[in-house]
Amino acid sequence: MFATMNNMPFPLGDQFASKFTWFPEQASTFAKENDDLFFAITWLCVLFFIPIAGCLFYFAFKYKKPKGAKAESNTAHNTPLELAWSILPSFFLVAMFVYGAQSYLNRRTVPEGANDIGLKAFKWGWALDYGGGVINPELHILLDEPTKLSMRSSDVIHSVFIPAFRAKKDVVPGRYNYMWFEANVASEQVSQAELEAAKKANGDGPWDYDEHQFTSDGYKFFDLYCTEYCGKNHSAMQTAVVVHRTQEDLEAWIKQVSARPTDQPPAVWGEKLYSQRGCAGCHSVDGSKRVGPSFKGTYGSVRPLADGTTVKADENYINRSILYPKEKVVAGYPPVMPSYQGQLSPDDIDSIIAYLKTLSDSGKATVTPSDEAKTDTATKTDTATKTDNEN
Ligand code: HEC
Ligand SMILES: [Cu+2]
Repeated sequence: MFATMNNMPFPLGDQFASKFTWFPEQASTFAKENDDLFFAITWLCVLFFIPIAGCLFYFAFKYKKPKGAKAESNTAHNTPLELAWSILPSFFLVAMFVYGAQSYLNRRTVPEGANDIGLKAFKWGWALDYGGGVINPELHILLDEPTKLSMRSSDVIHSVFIPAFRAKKDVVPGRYNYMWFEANVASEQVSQAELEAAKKANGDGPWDYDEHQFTSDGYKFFDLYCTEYCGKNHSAMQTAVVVHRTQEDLEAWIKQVSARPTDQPPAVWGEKLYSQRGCAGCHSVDGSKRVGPSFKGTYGSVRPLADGTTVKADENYINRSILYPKEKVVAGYPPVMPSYQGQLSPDDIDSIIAYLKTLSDSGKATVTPSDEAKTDTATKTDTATKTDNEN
C-alpha cells in the first residue's frame, strides 16, 4: 500500500536483470543514453585513477629517504609533459560536457504533441490529473509516445523519480515544473486467474502493491517515488507507472477509474477515495492521531473547534470540511488540510460521507441504503440531516 504507512522497506516493482545489475530495466528512450554516459564517465575515472594512484605509491616507496635526511628537490619545468597532461584530459572533459549538455537539453525540450498529464505532489502522495476531473494516484501512459508531466506541489518540495525511465525532477511549491519521457517497454498484464486470486488474498483493504507486484487492474508496473525528503511519511510516497500499448487500452482504464461504478455501494467507493486521494496520509480510521483527527467515530459526534465553539459532525459539516477546510478548524490541529474543491465530485463526497458513517456508531444507525441513486449532495444532505435530528 502506498498512501498509508508502509512496513515494507522495498516495495519495488522494477525489474532488475540480475542481482549484479546496477540499475533497473531500461524502459524509456532516455535510459540507454543515460546508462551509457554514466558508465563511460565511471570507467574513464577508473582508467585515470589506477595509473595515478599506482604512480603515487610507486614513487612514495622509490624515493623514500631515511629519517632525518635532508629534503632536496631539483624538479624543473617539463613543458611537453605538462602540455600532455593538460590537453589530453581536457578532450575528455569537453566530450563529457557536450554529451551531458545534449542529454540535458533533450530532457528539457518537450516534443511537440506530447500527452500532457497533471501531477500534484502532496504530503504524502501523488495525484495524477487526466483531465475531465479524473484524478488517480497511479500514472498511466502510452507506449512509444512522449508524455509530459505538468507538476506542482501543494506543500513542500518533493521530487518525482521513475528509475526505470531514468527520469527525475523536483516539484516545488508555488510554481509549475515539468518533465517528459517516452516509455518504450509496455506493462504486461497478469492472467485473469492470477488477478482474481490476488484480489481474494488482498481483501477489502487498500491494494497491496508490494505483495502482488501488479496493480489492482492486473498490470505489472514501474516505480515512481519521491526522492526529496519531505517529512514523516516520505518513504510511503510511492506509486505505480503503467505503460499501455494502445490508446484504447489507456482510455478504457481512465473511464474505469473516473467515477463510481453503478453497481458499487457509495461506502466502498468512499473507502477507495480515502486511500487513493491522500486522506489516509492525514486521517486514520482506527482512532490514532495523524496530522488530522481520526475518522473513527467522527460522524455524528460533537466536534470542538479552534475558536472555542462546537459543531455536530453531520453531512453538511463533513461536506464543508472537505471543500472549505479552513472554515471550521478542529481544536488542537493545524489548519493544513488542502481544499478538495473541484477535485471531488458531489457523488465522491457523498461516498466519503457514507464511508465515514460506517466508521461511527451513530452513522450505522442512520445508514442510507447503499443502492441509493446518485443525487446532488445538497438535496441528499438535507434529507439525511433531518433523519439525524430525529435521534
Ligand atoms: C495534509 C493533511 C490532510 C489531508 C491530505 C486531508 N486532511 Fe482532512 N483534515 C486535516 C486536518 C489537520 C484537519 C483538522 C483541522 C481542520 O479542521 O482543518 C482535518 C479535518 C478534516 C475533517 C473534519 C474532521 C473532524 O474531526 O471534525 C474532515 C471531514 C476531513 N478532514 C476530511 C478529509 C478528507 C475526506 C480528505 C481526503 C479527500 C482529507 N480530509 C485529507 C488534514 C488533512
Ligand atoms: Cu515527497
